[in-house]
Amino acid sequence: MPLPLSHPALSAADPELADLVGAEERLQADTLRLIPSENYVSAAVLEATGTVLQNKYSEGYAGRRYYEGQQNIDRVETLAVERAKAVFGVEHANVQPYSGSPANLAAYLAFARPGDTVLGMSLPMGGHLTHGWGVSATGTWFHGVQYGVHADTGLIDFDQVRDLARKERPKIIFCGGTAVPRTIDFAAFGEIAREVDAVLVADIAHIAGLIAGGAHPSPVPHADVISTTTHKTLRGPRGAMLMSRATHAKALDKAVFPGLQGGPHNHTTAAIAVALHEAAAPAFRDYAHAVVANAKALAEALLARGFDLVSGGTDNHLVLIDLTGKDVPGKVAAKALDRAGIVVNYNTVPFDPRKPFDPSGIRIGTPSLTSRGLGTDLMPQVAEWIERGVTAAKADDEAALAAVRGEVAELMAHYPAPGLATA
Ligand code: DSN
Repeated sequence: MPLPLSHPALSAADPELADLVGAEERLQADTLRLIPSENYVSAAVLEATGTVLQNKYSEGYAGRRYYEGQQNIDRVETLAVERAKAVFGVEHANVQPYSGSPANLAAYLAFARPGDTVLGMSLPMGGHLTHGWGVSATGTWFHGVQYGVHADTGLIDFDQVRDLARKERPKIIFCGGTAVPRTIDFAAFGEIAREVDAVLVADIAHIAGLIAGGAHPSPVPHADVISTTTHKTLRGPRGAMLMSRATHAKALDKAVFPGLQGGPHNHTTAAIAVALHEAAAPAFRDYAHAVVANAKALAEALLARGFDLVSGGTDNHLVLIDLTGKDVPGKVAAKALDRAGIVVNYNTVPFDPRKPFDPSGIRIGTPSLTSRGLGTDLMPQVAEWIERGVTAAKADDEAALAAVRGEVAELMAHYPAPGLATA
């Protein structure tokens, strides 16, 4: 792939920065990117993020702004909102949250008061910081109560969720997370939330693209609020959305603006609209199902090589590997794999005896490699590279890591990445 891409104005004005962008383009082209929350956006999404829409302030909502000159911006935001409603089958969408954490915080502002109880999945079990975890503002300003998974199956412990909900009577229940390899039973969460009169927020950040493409069940109609980032499996820009029934529209909109944010990032809104347009196309259904097929094939290949997978496999885009049995800490493995051109993140596993900054696992996923067109036939090869990388990490074998890096780059050269393809 002839990289870097041409950025003439940037190169002329700030060559140092342009060089860094070029180096990142090269890195993203040459490596096998397996972080499950990352992806490659299309050239169209990338272009939308770099438009003059970013020059405009637009506090408020379409037709109700505090600044003039919104003739085009209102239409951009309305397009994004209408597309979100159509893709996810919801009555209301707010496309302004800056990212996932502010989106979740808006749900707190809309439906709870400081000190109220919220119930979410604990971070080391696969949840997210903003689901009431202690070090987050959400676990500091609110009373965070946390559920987890069964030790033997790695599946969500719904008896625990129900018991905690009945005992603690949370104002909000969060479902969804960052390291959940299995299908989320939104109906089961909805039933519990209704029983205790809690607002159910489904945080679908990781699986939004799978839901849009019909490869994971939808939280509609079980969740009161749906929160998502737009840059993971949905393959949009870095941003977020909140969706809900019409009854919650006013509370959510008020919480986002003026509750938490000022002007929306209009260039991001435009790119979200583009991504949703792409997600509505038939090809995106194929993409979403291919992501899952690849993850399942990769999980099978890893199991065949003796890797221990949390929950024994995957239903979605994500595989969580417990490296305890391989006698290699997650961080050591992740850093070695990085040197081998395979980009993953180290991650806690449920009931991890190690610390979050030095945990037992690595988290991998297939959204990015599927965007580049790799199919299930190549997943045994990916598993082999991971095994060689982990073995080399243990043996401190830099030559073996360099060999894998060369093989990875050679293969990836045949699979140009969206947004980076220059031909
Ligand atoms: N940082 C995201 C992830 O990697 O899953 C969650 O916020």
